[in-house]
Amino acid sequence: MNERVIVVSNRLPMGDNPSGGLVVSLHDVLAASGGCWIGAHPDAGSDDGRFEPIGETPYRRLAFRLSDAEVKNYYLGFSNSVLWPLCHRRADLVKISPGFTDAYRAVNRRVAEMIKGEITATDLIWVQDYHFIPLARELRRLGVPNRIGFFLHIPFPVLADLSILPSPESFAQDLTHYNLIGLQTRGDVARCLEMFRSDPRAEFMTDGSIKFADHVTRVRSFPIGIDVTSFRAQAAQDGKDPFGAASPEPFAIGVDRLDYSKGLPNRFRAFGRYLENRQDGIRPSLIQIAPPTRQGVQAYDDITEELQGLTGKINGQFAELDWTPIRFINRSVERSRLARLFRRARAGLVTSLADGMNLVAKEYVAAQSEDDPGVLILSRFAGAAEDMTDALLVNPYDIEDMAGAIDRAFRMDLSERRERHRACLECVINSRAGLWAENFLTMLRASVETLEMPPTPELHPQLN
Ligand code: GDG
Repeated sequence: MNERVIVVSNRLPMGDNPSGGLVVSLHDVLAASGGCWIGAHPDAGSDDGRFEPIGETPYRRLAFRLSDAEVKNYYLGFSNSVLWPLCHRRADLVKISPGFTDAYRAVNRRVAEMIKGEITATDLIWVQDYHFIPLARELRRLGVPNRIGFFLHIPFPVLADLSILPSPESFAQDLTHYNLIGLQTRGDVARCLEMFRSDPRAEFMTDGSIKFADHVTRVRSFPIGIDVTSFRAQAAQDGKDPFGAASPEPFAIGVDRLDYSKGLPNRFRAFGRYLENRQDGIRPSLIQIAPPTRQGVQAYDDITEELQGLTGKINGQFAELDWTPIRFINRSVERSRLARLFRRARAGLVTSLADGMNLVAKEYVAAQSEDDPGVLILSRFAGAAEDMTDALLVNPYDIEDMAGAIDRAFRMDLSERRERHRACLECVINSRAGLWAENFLTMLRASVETLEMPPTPELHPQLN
């Protein structure tokens, strides 16, 4: 059987040197299966109903183009002004517009039609993330019988919030057209099952799978991870100081897309409070790297301004002629430099108000030297906190709690730092990138579109 893996995501990854967890995980799978990656790319030609091959890599990349109206209504609109805030428990930021809903459905329908012309009967289709929730339903409508899996990278929404959607009943229905629904954490699985339990159209089978009309679907958690070996190697590159001459010491680091879900304003406030309370006379900095994202969506413009204001206020209060407490870098930094910065930082700050997993938490831990590791301060609302319980877990709504954790991290003795780091690193290794993809695809292969369930496949211990 010539089984290929077809990955579909909103954005087509480019470059031969994959960096993000998702891209790393899928790079090898696609190269080995001779499959392809389908996604939007601005270089794709005009919409003639066919994908355009882009780039030269061990696997094919097939691009479709989004029109300006689709970027506005499907991408910035329904995906990032409805689904993103909804899943991140920011119902107050949801913007409803009929144009958004129509464009979301229309893009999913169009891409489904293009995929139908591309696949063969034995292909496994793996759809990534919230931009494409209705894709399987559209593919089924076109008569595509293949196994189709879905992975949601962001938190599964709470049941009550789903009523905010323009047609809440379609959300569950769309998902049931997938043979397998993959989520980041056990908490996400619990919320997804709660949604199905509350839906009279869903029936739970004895093996835990869900029957919905003619479909059977399964829901499992597959915590995503990073390529630990390569990130550790980048972090430990000798002789390359990420700062050059002016090296601040000691410092804490935060690295996030500039997104309201990452809890940056409270992180800055907590750092200010820590500076206010500190007794020991040290002059630590917070280096915050936050490349802009989704510009043009009001909530993102607002938070950028808020952070600029907080940086000015805190630096104005505490800075000295030769010390800048907060270095707010509102642009991207090259990945290997980031890895070396993580290794030098005494504390890594992840303070998300909601987060599917958070790969930065895993990268920070992977980058540390085992002899003299820094301390991860981790929000209990990040998916990563479900397993990394030896980080300093904090409540990102509680400024005092976070300020206390920063103080504790800077003063923690070596043996405690080592002990915590060893346990966190074990979690990072147990959920490394390759295992995530392998486990998902093993489970997807074993799924069938009938009520006769196959035997449970053997998975890596991570999923026991
Ligand atoms: C979504 C979910 C889930 C950031 N700034 C720079 C840079 N980055 C890299 C980080 C990390 C990645 O971007 C961010 O990943 P996260 O997981 O932290 O967050 P999201 O982008 O929101 O990702 C999340 C993830 O999907 C995977 O499933 O974990 O919960 O929200 O790799 O290092 N990289 C470089 N320069 C930067 O300035 N090179």
